[in-house]
Amino acid sequence: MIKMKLYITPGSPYARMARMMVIEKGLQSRVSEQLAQTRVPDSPYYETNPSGRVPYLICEDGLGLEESIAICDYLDSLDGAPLLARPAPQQALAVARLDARAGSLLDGLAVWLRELLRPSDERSQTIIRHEQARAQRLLNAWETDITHPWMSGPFNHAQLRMLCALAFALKIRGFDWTPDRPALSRWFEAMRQRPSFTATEPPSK
Ligand SMILES: N[C@@H](CCC(=O)N[C@@H](CS)C(=O)NCC(=O)O)C(=O)O
Repeated sequence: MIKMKLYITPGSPYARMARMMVIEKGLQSRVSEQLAQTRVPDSPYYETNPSGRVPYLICEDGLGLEESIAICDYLDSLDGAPLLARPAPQQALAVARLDARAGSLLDGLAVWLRELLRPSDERSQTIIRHEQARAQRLLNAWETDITHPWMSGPFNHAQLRMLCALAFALKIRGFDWTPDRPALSRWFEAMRQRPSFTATEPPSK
């Protein structure tokens, strides 16, 4: 069996999900973190992962796997004792809605921050306004969704993704989602105590 390699960038919320799972599953000795150079022309990383995205895991069979949730599920499966909760059939639709809404929030935030990081002459105010408004709408919806029992039960995909999304949102300069969202704030305060979360805090710029 080969030692697995997890390609990451320190600030990526998607990579953070996978990094948290390595810790949650006690796999630190079986997975080595590798810094990837993303979003530059001709990065040597493209030889490893043609999509150029992180996270990317070289699995124990030597083959690569992308997509944060797929990587988390693979890491979770290795010991035959999965940690991440799965919905019972009668909960599946409600959980699919929560999973999808957490994904929408994170994907929109990622587009927003990417736009802000562009050189100012390439930055689109239209995209920034669009993503800001999307995030506000989704966070308003989450102020109710976060009280769903799935969000406070055993650890699961939606909790993992929301935790990384909310932390990532706080990295957007001038954007504070906490005022007027007491339920979401309380949930975040409780969840951010998870050791795998504190251990994967990105460096402050
Ligand atoms: N759906 C993917 C999204 C991954 C993603 O977009 N990662 C960003 C970092 S936050 C990336 O690698 N961007 C580099 C690029 O777009 O070239 C997942 O869940 O893993």
